[in-house]
Amino acid sequence: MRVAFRTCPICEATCGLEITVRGDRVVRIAGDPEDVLSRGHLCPKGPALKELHEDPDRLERPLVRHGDGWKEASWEEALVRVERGLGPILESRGRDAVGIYWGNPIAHNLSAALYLRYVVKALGSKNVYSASTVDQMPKQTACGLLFGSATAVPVPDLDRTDLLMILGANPLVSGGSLCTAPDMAGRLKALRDRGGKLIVVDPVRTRTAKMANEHVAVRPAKDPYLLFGMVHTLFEESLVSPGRLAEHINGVDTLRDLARPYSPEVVAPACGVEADVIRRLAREVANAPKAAVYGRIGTCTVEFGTITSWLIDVINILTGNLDRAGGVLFPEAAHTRLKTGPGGKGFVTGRWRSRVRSFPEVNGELPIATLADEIETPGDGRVRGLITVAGNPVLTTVNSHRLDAALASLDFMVSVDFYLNETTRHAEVILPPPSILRQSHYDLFLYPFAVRNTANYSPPMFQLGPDEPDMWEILLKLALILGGKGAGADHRALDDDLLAQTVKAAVKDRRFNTGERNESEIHEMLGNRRGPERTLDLMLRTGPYGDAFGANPDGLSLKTLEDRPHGMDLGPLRPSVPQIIQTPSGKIELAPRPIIEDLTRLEASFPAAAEEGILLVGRRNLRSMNSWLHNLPGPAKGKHPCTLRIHPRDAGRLGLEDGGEAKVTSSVGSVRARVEITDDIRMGVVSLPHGWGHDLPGTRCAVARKHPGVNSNILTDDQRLDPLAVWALHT
Ligand SMILES: Nc1nc2c(c(=O)[nH]1)N[C@H]1C(S)=C(S)[C@@H](COP(=O)(O)OP(=O)(O)OC[C@H]3O[C@@H](n4cnc5c(=O)[nH]c(N)nc54)[C@H](O)[C@@H]3O)O[C@H]1N2
Ligand SMILES: Nc1nc2c(c(=O)[nH]1)N[C@H]1C(S)=C(S)[C@@H](COP(=O)(O)OP(=O)(O)OC[C@H]3O[C@@H](n4cnc5c(=O)[nH]c(N)nc54)[C@H](O)[C@@H]3O)O[C@H]1N2
Ligand code: SF4
Ligand SMILES: [Mo]
Repeated sequence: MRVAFRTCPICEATCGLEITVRGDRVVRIAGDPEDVLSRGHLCPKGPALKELHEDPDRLERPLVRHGDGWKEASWEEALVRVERGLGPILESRGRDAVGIYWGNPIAHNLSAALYLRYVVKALGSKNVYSASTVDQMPKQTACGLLFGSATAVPVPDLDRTDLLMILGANPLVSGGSLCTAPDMAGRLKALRDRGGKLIVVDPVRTRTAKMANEHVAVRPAKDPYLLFGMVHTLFEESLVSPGRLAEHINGVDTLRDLARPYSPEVVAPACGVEADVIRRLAREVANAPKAAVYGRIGTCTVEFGTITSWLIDVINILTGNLDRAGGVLFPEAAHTRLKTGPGGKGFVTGRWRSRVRSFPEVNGELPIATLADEIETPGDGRVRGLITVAGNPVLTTVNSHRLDAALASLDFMVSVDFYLNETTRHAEVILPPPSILRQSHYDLFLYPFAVRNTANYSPPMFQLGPDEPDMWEILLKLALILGGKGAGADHRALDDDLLAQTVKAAVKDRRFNTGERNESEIHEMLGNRRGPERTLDLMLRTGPYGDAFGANPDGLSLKTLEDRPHGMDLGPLRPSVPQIIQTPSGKIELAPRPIIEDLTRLEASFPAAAEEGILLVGRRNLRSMNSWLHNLPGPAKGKHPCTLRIHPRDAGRLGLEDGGEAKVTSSVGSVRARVEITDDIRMGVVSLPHGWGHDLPGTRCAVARKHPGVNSNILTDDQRLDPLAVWALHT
């Protein structure tokens, strides 16, 4: 028996796990009480990693299509098949004819976080898609416009704030997002215990809302009116007080003008929140010694997602809560680059546009909502081949019935995934990464959002099987194929080349603290590590806490983390303005031009306040993660979470009974869902979780098939997008 310590790779909370192992079997998974960030906290999904590791449906060898079915293949055979499938499309139709989509689990996988970029680069296609455009892209766009960088995203300083206002997030269930803070319930209880206030703005009385001091049941998608009403009040009542930020911001006067029409009395009927409540909320945020306003999915996946996300930080800035302890701050993760501001290139979108609907690229991506257009519409650059990595867009993205049909029409598709699911069933080849416990782990994408600066590395718990490639090796193999080097080319040599390029660039880049070492010294000091470990070591050593290859002898390297299986606490979040600011002016741009232009759309949609029938919102469930973990017997137990929640008065009016069935129809589709009547939801709103609908033919997920649920994304409309962040609408 031995015990291994590992960070849970499922949600953004990054809990430490204590995993007891006998031989190659997992005996037990518990919370690691010594983990520096999670202190033993755990949710039901952590222990389910044992079932994931043992799931008989989890693929361990590549599958290639064989007639109407599948056959297991050697890695060599499978990769040759990929080359024969993608090569001719690229050759005859050009790079844009092959697209790529990656999903959320990429954000929880070290290999993918470091190596997927090489696949994208080798592909060289405009058709780059990910789950980001049905997730956080509006927030990143707003931050890009405000701070000049889409990765400068402030997080609420939960543990030190006096007032936390949460809009459109349910962290007690989701575990928190763009805010890595394991044990949300404990942290929010601590806020209340120290006399702080928790306000939750959500059309649904969620678990988080139930533990709040105040729940504001806003009308879905109308948060920008509520927030503008607050901004208006801040100006009207002279509550604008940015403090030390004052010298680092542009656009306060423009903002005052923009907010002028949105008095609380004007916006109240639009957002469904009374004017005096809006005024009081503004005063409370302004007057709290330290306050943090935080918004997530419910403020992103909406028609005005970018404007809403912008307004949230506008309030943090105007009240002097940005970049101060107890407000919202920018984390400084150990592997990130040194800050060189104020000033930089700024945030640019639209460097290319989608072929069919002319959407601008944002952050190097096009909106997943338009992939079906690109597959269906004839012409030069039409997508005929697709690579998917760790995602299930057939269940998770908008108008998914249409996408499902579009994927079926492709000439060739390859998926990197360990399940034969609703999406990968369209592939010709499925390349399974090793079991998560056979991979190493470090949360490259999540520590930049952690409420304390934290670093934790987990080595693989089990060895790879003979001839079993690691996730990074699979990705490099794909990069070689896409780059025309062939399935048999040496990916380890490519890894060495890529590292050499990175080192070469690093010694010339002042964002890397290389301690004046030259390239060959650095190579020597990186020793005989390979793959993601070698790159991670380089990033840690040249980062803000790094050993700078000896210049800072007490500093961090991967070795430091290897010696600390419970992770390293690097302290509370610290102020970083102005160094973090990357706008060309070197100032925070409170009133960026693209936002001002888009406000005419908000204005135009204003009288539509009383327009709608019933609005659909999403929700999450503690035992599930988007479309997956549904094939594990443990999480599958109990009452099925895929129900349509509806207010008793709406149910009565529509003749619906609890436990009965409702037909839900939207502009694009229709589903039949089990009804759950509850007064926890606002009248005129229904909620249905996403990620379900496991009854499609041709999958190999026996447990999920037994409790399929319905796919809420059959209802979401791919024609209604936030034009700034090209985010697709879910509510
Ligand atoms: N209606 C509605 N739709 C939504 C949302 C909503 O709130 N409402 N939320 C959206 C959000 S925020 C997101 S992030 C998306 C998620 O959308 P996706 O990312 O497309 O879906 P997931 O279910 O997260 O992806 C799971 C797939 O990844 C595979 N996988 C898991 N781990 C690994 C790994 O380590 N390596 C590899 N190669 N594969 C792995 C699993 O086997 C599974 O097939 O859904 C979006 N869809
Ligand atoms: N257990 C579990 N945890 C997860 C996931 C999961 O699927 N299951 N998914 C992970 C992923 S990929 C992500 S991105 C995060 C998301 O994390 P969260 O953002 O916390 O996601 P949700 O729990 O869906 O909470 C969104 C809330 O927004 C509300 N809402 C909907 N529309 C509006 C609106 O217009 N205005 C306002 N103010 N509120 C609105 C909904 O009622 C809901 O309560 O969770 C992550 N964690
Ligand atoms: S909250 Fe659950 S799923 Fe998220 S990291 Fe912790 S144990 Fe894993
Ligand atoms: Mo997400």
